[in-house]
Amino acid sequence: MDADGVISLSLFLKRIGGTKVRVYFTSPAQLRDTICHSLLRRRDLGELYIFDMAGEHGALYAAAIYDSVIWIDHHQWDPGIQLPHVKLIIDSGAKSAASVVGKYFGINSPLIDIADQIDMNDVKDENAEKIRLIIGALRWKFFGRELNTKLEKIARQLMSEDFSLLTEYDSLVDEYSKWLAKLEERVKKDTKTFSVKNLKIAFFETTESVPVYIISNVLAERDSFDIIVVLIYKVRRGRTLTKMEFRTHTGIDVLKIAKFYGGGGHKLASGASVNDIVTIPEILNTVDLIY
Ligand SMILES: [Mn+2]
Repeated sequence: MDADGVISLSLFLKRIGGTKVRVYFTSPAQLRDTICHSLLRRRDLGELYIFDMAGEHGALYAAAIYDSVIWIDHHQWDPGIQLPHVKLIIDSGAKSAASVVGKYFGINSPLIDIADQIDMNDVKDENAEKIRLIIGALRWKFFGRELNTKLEKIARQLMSEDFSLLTEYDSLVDEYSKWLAKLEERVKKDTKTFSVKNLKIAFFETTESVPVYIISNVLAERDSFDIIVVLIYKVRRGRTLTKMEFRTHTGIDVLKIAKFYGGGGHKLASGASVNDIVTIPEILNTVDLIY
C-alpha cells in the first residue's frame, strides 16, 4: 500500500500494456486473507503476481492455489518451502521492490529511482517527494475499496512517466500537508524517550495511521535514536490491536524486535501487528531481553 508497491504495480502494468487486471493492495498481516478473498467465485485462476510483500507459509500455500505465481520482493524473509509453480524472486539487498520488478521484466524507468529514494527514506528530488505525498494523502483520506481504486489509478497514471498529470492531487496534498504539520508538532511534544542497555529509544503513540518516515525525520533533528518505535493502537470489536513500526538512525538491527512480535521487514525498517495491547514498558523489557 506504499509508494514502492504502487510503483511496482505501475511497472508491471506498463509491461503488460496496461491491460485490465484485478489489483489488491494489502499489508503483510492481511496477505493470506487477501489472497483467499481473491480466490472466491473464480472459475479460472490463472497467474498471481505479488510485489513488495514478505510472506509466510499460510500466504505461500494460499498463493499456490493459483495456476502460477510470480512473487517479487526485497524484504528479509525465508520462504522455507519450495512449491513448483511458485517462482520467488527475493533480493533483500535491493533498495526497493520496484527495482527488482524492473530488473525482472527488463524495464528501465525513472520511477525505479523514485521508489528507491522513498523506500530508503532518502528523498532527493521533487517528483519523489510529490509521489510520496500523494500516496500518503490518499492513504490518509481514503480506506478500503475506495483507497484500492485510487492507488490503482495513480499506478496507471504513473505508467506515462508524465509527472505533470499529478497536479490533480494538489489540493488534496495541501490539505494533507496541513495535517502533517500538526503531526510534526505532536511528535515534538509527545515523544517519550528511554535508555536501555545504552540504546536510545524513542516512542510515539497514536490511535490513527501515520506516515512513519515523518516521525523518524522529526526525531532525527533532535537526536540520533537507536530504536524509534511507533505504536498505533486500534480498537476492533472491543479489542485493542497494536501495530508497531520500528526504525533506526544508527543502523541497529530493528528486524530482530519486529520478528520477536511476529512481524518482519528490513534490518533498518520493520513492523509487526499484534492482536492485543502492547505497552511501552513491555517493549522496553523486550529490548532489554533481546539486544
Ligand atoms: Mn518496499
